[in-house]
Amino acid sequence: MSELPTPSLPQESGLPPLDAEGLLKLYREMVLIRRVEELAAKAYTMRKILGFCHLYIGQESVAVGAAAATPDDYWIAAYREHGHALAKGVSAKAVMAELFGKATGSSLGLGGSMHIFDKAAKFMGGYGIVGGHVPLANGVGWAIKQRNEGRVCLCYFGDGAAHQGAFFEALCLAQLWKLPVIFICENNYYAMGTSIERQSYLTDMSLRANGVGMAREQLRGFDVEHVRERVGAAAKFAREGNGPVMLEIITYRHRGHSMSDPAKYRPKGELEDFKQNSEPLALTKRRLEQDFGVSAERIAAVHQEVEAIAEEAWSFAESSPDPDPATLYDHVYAE
Ligand SMILES: Cc1ncc(C[n+]2csc(CCOP(=O)(O)OP(=O)(O)O)c2C)c(N)n1
Ligand SMILES: [Mg+2]
Repeated sequence: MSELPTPSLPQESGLPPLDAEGLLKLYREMVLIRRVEELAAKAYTMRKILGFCHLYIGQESVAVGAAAATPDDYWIAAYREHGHALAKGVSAKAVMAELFGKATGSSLGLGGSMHIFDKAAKFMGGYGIVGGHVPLANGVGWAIKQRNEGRVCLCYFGDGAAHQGAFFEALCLAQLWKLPVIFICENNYYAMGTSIERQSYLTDMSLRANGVGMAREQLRGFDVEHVRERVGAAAKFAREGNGPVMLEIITYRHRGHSMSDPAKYRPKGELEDFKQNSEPLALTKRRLEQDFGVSAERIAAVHQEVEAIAEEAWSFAESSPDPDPATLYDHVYAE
C-alpha cells in the first residue's frame, strides 16, 4: 500500500479583483447582516423572538466573502446561520419573520432562528445539532456529482464541531468519493464558553484533513476580499473534479454564544483588541476610503439604505400572522 499525496489548492482563484463598486456591495451586505442581527438582539430582549438566538456579529466577512465566490452554489450551515442565509440571498424580511416565528418566514415560522431554509437561494438550512449537518453536505455533494451540475456545496461549522464523530465520518467519505464539498470550519475561538486552547491539542482545525488526504488551508477571515479569493480557489479546485477541501477560517464572535451568555470567560482586553484591529466592517470601510477613494457620503448612504431594509424587515415580521397551528406537523417528511 502506498500513501496517496495530499493535493494542494491553486495559488489563485481566477476571480477578477474587486473594484470600488464590487467591494462596496460586499460592505453593504456585511452592514446588512450586522444591522439585522442588532435588531434581532433588541427584539429578543423584548421577547418578540423566543427560543435560541446565536448571533454572527464579528464574523460577517466570512459568509459575505464566500458568497461572492460561490453565488450559484449550495450552502449548508449550523445554528449561527442568520448571516449565512442573508449573504446567500435569503431576504431580510424572510429571515426576520422566521426569527419572529411568523408564517411569512423562510421556513414558514416552523423552524425559528436555527432552521432558516431557502431552496430558491440554494441555502440548504441551518441545523441545531453540533456537527450533525456535516454529513448532509456530502448528500448535497453527491447530488451535484450525479446531476453533473458543476457546482460545489459549502458546509459551515464551528471549531467545537470539528471534534464530532459525524464530522470525521463525513470527511472520510467526501474524500473517498471526491465530492465537491468545501468544509469551512469557522474558528471563532470558542465553543460555548470553552476556548480553542482548552478544547483542542491542535488549534488549526484544517489539519484534520490530513488524516484523509484532503486538500486543506488555514486562513484569517477578517478581510472580506481575502476570504473571497481563498474560497474562490477552493471552489475552483472542487469544481474541476479534484475532490473536497477543508478550510479553517479564523474569525471572532463579538457577542456571547447565544443571547443568554454574557461571555464573561474571555480574557480581559481580548474583545476590545479584536474590535480595534480585526473588525471586518471597519477594515473594509478603511480600504474603501483609503485605497478606492470612496467618499464618506457614499458610505453613509449605504448605511442609510441598509437601515431602511432592516427596519422594514422588523415591521414586516411584527405585522405578519402566526403560523396556523394545523400546519405544525407539515414539512417534517417530504411529500
Ligand atoms: C451534539 C450536540 N452537543 C452539544 C450541543 C450544545 N451546543 C450547542 S452549540 C455548542 C458549541 C459549538 O461550538 P462551535 O462548533 O465552535 O460553534 P460556534 O457556536 O462557535 O459557532 C454546543 C456544545 C449541541 N447543540 N449538539
Ligand atoms: Mg466556535
